[in-house]
Amino acid sequence: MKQLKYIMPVIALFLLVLMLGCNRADEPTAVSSIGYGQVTMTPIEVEVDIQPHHPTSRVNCKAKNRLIAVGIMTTPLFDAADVDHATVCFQGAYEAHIDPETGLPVRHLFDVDEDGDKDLILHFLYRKTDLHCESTQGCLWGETLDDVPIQGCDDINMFPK
Ligand SMILES: [Ca+2]
Ligand SMILES: [Ca+2]
Repeated sequence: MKQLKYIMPVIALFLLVLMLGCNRADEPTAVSSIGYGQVTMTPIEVEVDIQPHHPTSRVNCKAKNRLIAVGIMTTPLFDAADVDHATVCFQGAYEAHIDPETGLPVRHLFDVDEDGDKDLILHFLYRKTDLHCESTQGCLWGETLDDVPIQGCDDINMFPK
């Protein structure tokens, strides 16, 4: 029974991946170093803030070409600068800003909530996500630069209903 405690979050994440259709086949996996079928790491729960500039996380669900800003917040327990932004998948989408010279996703690290520490801000094209007008929550997952899996969700306030 003890094992179940560790396996359940991984199964939940796996189902989430299936549900959201994020293709992570090309991403480094968290379950690799020890062997197939072995659970090595449980994702770190990170604090996520959808539309961090808006107190109510409002998203216009009719504006398909809009970007949704999503913050991974630095807390006393977690430094958002540890996150590999290129791995972060939000509801099926990846960072929308690509550096034209390198072809790599742009990294935005600044203090979005003005509490003195730098947060990681990502931008996702609404139409690349699977969100819709009835969505009430947005979730992301990814990895730290040390390949530790992270995940987190925030309420989302779609308008018009
Ligand atoms: Ca903070
Ligand atoms: Ca901050």
